[in-house]
Amino acid sequence: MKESWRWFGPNDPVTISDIRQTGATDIVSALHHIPAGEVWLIDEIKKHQQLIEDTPSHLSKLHWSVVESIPVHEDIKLGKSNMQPYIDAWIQSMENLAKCGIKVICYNFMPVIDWTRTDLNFQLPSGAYALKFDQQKFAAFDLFILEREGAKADYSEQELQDATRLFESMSEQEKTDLTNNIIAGLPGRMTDAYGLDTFKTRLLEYKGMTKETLRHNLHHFLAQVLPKAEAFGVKLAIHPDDPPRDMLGLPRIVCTADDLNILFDALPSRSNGITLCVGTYSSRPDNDLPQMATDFGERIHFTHLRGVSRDPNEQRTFYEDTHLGSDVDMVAVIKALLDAEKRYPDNTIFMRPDHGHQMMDDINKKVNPGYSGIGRLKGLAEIRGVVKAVSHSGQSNA
Ligand code: DNO
Repeated sequence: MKESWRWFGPNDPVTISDIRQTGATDIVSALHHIPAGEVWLIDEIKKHQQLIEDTPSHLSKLHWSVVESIPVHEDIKLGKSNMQPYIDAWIQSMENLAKCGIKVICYNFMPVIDWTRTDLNFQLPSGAYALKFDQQKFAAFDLFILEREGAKADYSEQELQDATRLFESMSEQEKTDLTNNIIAGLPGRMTDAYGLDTFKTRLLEYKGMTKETLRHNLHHFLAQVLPKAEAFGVKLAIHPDDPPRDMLGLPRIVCTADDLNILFDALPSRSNGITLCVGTYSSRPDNDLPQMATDFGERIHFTHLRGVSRDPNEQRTFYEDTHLGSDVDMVAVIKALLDAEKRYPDNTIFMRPDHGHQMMDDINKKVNPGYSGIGRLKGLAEIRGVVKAVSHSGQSNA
C-alpha cells in the first residue's frame, strides 16, 4: 500500500511541507476551483502538479497520484437530456489527467448532498474533537428546518416524538449550525454548497427518482467513461455514499457489497473500481469490512482508513473514533488489503489516513473539519505500525 495524504490546494492549512514530514509519499488532490461540468485543462493540472511536485533537491519528492474527485454534474445523475456535454467534459478531464501521469480517479454518484455530518465539534473523553452523525438531529433538520414534503412518512411515531423534543430544546445558533453543517458544508464535497431554498429546489428535482433510475444513469455515464479509462490506463474508484443509506428521500446506490456487485455485474471493465472508504461502509453494521476488502481486492485502487463507533441504541448514529479503536477491525482490514495486493500485484492500493481528531495545537487553529494535521498524522502513524507489524509477523505474505 502506498501512503498518501489529501491536500486541498494552496489554501489548505496543512501545507505540502507539512505533509512531506509525515512520511507519506503520494498526494491526493483535486482542482477544487473548477466547477462541476467544466474541463480540467492540461495547463491547470500541470500548475497544480508543480505545486505538489516541484521540490528542492535536498528534500524528498511527493507525487500527485490520486484525484479525489472529478465532480459529476447533477444533470448526469438526473439523466437530463442536456447531460452529454457534461459527460464529455468529465472524460476530457480524465484524459488530461492521464496525460499528466495521474491515473487513479475517485468520484461519487451521490445526489445533491455529499458526505454529511451533524456535529463538527463532538468532544471525546480525551478532550479532542471528532465529527459525528446524529440520526435524531438529522431527523429534526429534515422535519422542522427543511420541512421536506413527505418527510413524516419516513419516521416512526417514536422518532417523530424524539425529533420534536430535540428540536424544541435547540437554540437558534444550534439550528443554524446544524443547517450549515448539512447543506453548506464539508471540505472536499463534490456537490455545491446551497442556501436552504436552493437546497429544497435541488431535492425536488429528484422527486420520484428510484434507485433503479439512478443506477441506470450511473451505468449510462460509466458505459461511456470506462472504455476511455481503459485506453488511458486509468483506474476509477467510486466512493460510497456517506452515510451509506437513502437520505432526505434521495436514493443512494453505493452503500453495500450488494450494490458493488450490481455495479460490477453490469460493467465488468477492469477500470471499474472502488474507493474502500472503511469509515463510510462500516457506519452500517451489515457491512463486513475485512470481507469486502477480500472480495473486492482486485478492484480496490484507493482506500480511506478510519473507523466509526456506532450508538448501540441507534445504529445510524455514529462518531469518528480513533483509527484503530472503532467498531471496525482495522487490523483485519489492513491484513486483507495487504493480501489483496499480494494476490493482484498489478494493482497498487493507495491508502490515506482519513479524517483525524482535532487535537493539541490544532484545537486553536482553523482547520478543515476532519482534515487537521495532527489527528491525521496520529492515524497514519498507527496504521503504519499495523502495516509493519502485519507484514513482519508473516500474517500476510505482503
Ligand atoms: C470526505 C470525503 C468525501 C469524498 C467524496 C468523493 O471526507 O470522503 O468528500 O472525497 O465524496 O467523491
